Amino acid sequence: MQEIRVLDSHTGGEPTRVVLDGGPDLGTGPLADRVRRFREQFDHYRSAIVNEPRGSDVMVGALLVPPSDPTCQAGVIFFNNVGYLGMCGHGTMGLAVTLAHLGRLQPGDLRLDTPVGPVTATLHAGGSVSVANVPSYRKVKAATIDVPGVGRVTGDVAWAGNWFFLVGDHGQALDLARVEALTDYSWRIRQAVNAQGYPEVDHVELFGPGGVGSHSRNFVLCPGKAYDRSPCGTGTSAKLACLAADDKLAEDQPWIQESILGSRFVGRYRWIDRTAGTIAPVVTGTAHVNAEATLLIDETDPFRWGIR
Ligand code: PYC
Repeated sequence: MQEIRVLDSHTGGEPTRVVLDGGPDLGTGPLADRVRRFREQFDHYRSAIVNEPRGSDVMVGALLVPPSDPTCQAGVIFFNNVGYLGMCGHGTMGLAVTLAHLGRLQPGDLRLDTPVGPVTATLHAGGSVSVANVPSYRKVKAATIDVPGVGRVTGDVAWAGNWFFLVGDHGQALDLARVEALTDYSWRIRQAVNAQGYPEVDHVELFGPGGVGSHSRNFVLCPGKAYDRSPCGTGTSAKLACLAADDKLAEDQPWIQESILGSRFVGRYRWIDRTAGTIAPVVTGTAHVNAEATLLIDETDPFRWGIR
């Protein structure tokens, strides 16, 4: 049987499955080219690793690859139940604690090549991880969309390694007990946003008041209709870009973002180009390893490559 060795972790409740051995050989070249090769020639590996019956809709996979950028020590391609992510903040934290668990990473910096550019994971002595994400910016302020079955919804479009539509004024209670209703609401927004001028957006993020000690709670709907159990590292970066553009958060000030579960990230930013509205976000959180496994690909199993 073919074997794929993985190590699982979760970051604020959101799982990451790092492929240690047995993944596809994507060759060399820029990571943007290698992710294309992954999608076109080896997509069955993605499905085998994160989809049922071994995984679930919420699982995010991380394939370690040699870097192409000479300033990086490793490369990583993140993927989920429906495709590939540009970047993944919670997954980068999960990757760092996974490598630390294996004795491959000591406290300090790990520069990682991703399909959307280099990022740095800093493992702190206490075990938390800071992710210096790719340059992030708000593309559109206050786009109003007609959402069938919902009405007019206004939100910002922002880039932070993935594309987000961020909505503050939605009238929804952000409670874990309302996940199904929030998923339906956000999915309608996603479809309308895609149809009405922003086909690139694949994450929808709703914001509401946070609990004691946090600035905000969010609900993030991921591309494959699963909600992010963590506050979403790229989603928090997108929020920082909007706060910076609106002059609502100063450089280096902490923004405590709570997830729908109540798990927290702390975000901070520095301006890269104030006129262009581009920031360098850093998001800090905590991840824990929780399983080691060898996935078996049995030739006689009709679902050996996952349920697709
Ligand atoms: O933490 O950036 C993130 C993320 C993206 C999708 C799920 N988590």
